[in-house]
Amino acid sequence: MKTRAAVAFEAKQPLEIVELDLEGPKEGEVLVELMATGLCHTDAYTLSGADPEGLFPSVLGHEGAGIVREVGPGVTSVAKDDHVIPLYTPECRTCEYCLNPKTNLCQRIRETQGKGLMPDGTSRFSYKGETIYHYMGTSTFSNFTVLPEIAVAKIREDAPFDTTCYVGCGVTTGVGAVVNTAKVEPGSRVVVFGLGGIGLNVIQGAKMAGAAQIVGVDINPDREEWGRKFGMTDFLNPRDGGDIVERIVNLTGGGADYSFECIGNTNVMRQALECCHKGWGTSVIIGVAGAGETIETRPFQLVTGRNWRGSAFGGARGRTDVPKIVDWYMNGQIEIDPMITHKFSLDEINKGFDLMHKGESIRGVVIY
Ligand code: NAD
Ligand code: DAO
Ligand code: ZN
Repeated sequence: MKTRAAVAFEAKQPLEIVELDLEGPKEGEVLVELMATGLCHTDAYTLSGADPEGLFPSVLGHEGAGIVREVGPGVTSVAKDDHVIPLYTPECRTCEYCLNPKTNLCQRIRETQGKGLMPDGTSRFSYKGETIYHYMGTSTFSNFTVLPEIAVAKIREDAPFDTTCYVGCGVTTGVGAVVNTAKVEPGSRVVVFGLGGIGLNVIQGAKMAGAAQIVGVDINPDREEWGRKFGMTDFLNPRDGGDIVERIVNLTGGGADYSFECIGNTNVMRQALECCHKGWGTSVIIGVAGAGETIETRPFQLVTGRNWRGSAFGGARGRTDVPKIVDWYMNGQIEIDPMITHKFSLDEINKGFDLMHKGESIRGVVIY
């Protein structure tokens, strides 16, 4: 079949909207018609050429929502007409990783996914006879995409696509880091570095978890108003002067019980660790740093009881947890609508990336 898609033919070049050939689903795969997709910084990072694993030409996009239109042989967990969210972190429920409650990093299709291919080692997308690679196993910048059934989460049918697509990455990453990775307890003092599409979701996750204090830290003063909308109690701008770690320790009465780095800046990662409370504070790295960068601290920070952790996709097991997060949204326990600041057609997708780079959008969404 044919599908319209925004293709990344080369790094650093705008996406091109073209009609691709798409092969139907093979064994264990499903064909999904995307209804909406969010634009995330990770797509921009890969398009910039800075991602060492970035492959071109490819169909980017990993934050979608849509409807199953066809299922391949052997598919049992979803059916035609099911509403689904594609998962860049799949959940096979049988691999060594899925069977270990300490991780959400299913490895069932990791190798081929990292090579931009489906589990059988081939791509379903092509253009004028040439292979176009998949991206993060999802490729949601295409009206239709093919996914392994272990990489789709079935969601309730009354959830709107244009907001629920955000659960495919940003919402789950932020809220999940609080509830699954850190397991923030009621009464905790929480510090969030970077109040973008991820950090704001950490804030609302911390509020939902019953945190007593939620301190937001950002160099953009406009983000104070955004943070307060979702439950932030205090705001600090590092550019206002003084040592930011000392300011946080004073403001929290001894340090954070939990801190979250939602930027991808290795200097800030150190601040996030060192602002944690002696004896028990835990810092969670969510931000993705540049290729080859490393983090530093004095080991004594860890000897004296601070903990350093990381979180991918909010520690969520997609097929199990994503439908629950959609329920939290539909029940009003978390918000999504105010964070979707811009909506575009597929033809306007490059405009969406321009707004992201200017820091003018929290989340831009393409509606198919
Ligand atoms: P964003 O650009 O929307 O937000 C970043 C925020 O950080 C902005 O508000 C910016 O003003 C602020 N900031 C920048 N430098 C700062 C500094 N030195 N001190 C304080 N604030 C600063 O980005 P986002 O979409 O929220 O993504 C954040 C990070 O999370 C990115 O690195 C992204 O790749 C990563 N990410 C990780 C996962 C995961 O599973 N771990 C998933 C999705 C995204
Ligand atoms: O299992 O090695 C692996 C792959 C894990 C991928 C985790 C991705 C999380 C960070 C990337 C940002 C996603 C938008
Ligand atoms: Zn698995």
